[in-house]
Amino acid sequence: MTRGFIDRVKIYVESGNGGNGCVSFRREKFVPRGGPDGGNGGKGGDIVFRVDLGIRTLIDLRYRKNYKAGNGQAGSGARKAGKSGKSVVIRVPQGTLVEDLENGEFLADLTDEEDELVLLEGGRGGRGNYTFRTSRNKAPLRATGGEPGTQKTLKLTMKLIADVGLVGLPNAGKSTLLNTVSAAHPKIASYPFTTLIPTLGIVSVGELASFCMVDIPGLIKGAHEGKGLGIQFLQHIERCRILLFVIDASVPEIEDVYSQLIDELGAYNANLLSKQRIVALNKVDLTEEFLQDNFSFAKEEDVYLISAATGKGIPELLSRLYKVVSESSREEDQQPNP
Ligand SMILES: Nc1nc2c(ncn2[C@@H]2O[C@H](COP(=O)(O)OP(=O)(O)OP(=O)(O)O)[C@@H](O)[C@H]2O)c(=O)[nH]1
Ligand SMILES: [Mg+2]
Repeated sequence: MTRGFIDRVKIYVESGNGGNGCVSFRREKFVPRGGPDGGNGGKGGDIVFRVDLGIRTLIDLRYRKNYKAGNGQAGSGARKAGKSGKSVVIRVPQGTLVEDLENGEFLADLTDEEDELVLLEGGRGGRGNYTFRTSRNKAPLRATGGEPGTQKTLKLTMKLIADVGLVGLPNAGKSTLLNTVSAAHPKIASYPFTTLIPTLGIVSVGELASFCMVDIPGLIKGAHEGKGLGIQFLQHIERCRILLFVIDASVPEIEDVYSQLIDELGAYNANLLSKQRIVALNKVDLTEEFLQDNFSFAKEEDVYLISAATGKGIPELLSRLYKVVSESSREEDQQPNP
């Protein structure tokens, strides 16, 4: 992948071992046999994940793949507990999923701005002999060892969080649209695969309202078999509420394009097809007369005629997008918490 945008990595993490408990007896002047005073071992350090809004990709984790938290120190005399091991905090972008690479177990989805999770606890410290004293055994020689830490190899996947995801063939005008409607400036050019990495933009609607739109590289027929840039970026539209299909209306095969896009999405993940779709037929400035009813899909979909270049039709499209986004977030808010 290019330009520092990394959305998948594997890392190895290990929490710290607990320190051993200590066997020790008090030594004081004039007290020949002091009581037990061996302290507990310290706890091993944890492996913690924390969302950091200043981080956009998983690239830092590509350069550092092994994380080991500190071990707890052993206890010592005078009932002194060992120091806890230092925890390791791994900072990740919002939208990071954590899985156990070995068994595929899902461990976490860090989507909230302030998400923090102790993924692996450090081992507990052992008990010093002081804790084993009883009325019958005043001089226990017993202490326990610290618990070992745990290890895991993890797969991290970052999926961007956006309301609207742009889907279309290369050159359809997706990036031009994002440029027109937001402050984001993805590269635009007349050759295919200009966009190589996803770009997020905030679209303002009126003074107070806004939603988030993500531009991803163009899809081509056979993308699910690895053609073009393949489907490696489709994970970034999995969380979107709406998919906005951007189709170049100046080419004759609009319906074929539409069904190719549907096929590629479905081959990647059928759930994408259950998302609400809106179709933007772009570049209408290049076509003289345009009859949207000519398309069979126009009856079942929301279709908008736009020109990302001149701005024609954009306000109508944006207010429709905003309406759907706000309706679906209201529905979500009304769902009872599990
Ligand atoms: N005439 C006209 N040209 C447009 C319009 N929208 C985009 N273009 C042109 O179409 C070409 C491709 O635009 P991009 O926005 O880079 O297309 P894209 O869909 O992001 O392409 P990829 O990043 O390759 O997937 C550029 O030359 C744009 O200037 C439009 O509404 N009218
Ligand atoms: Mg583009």
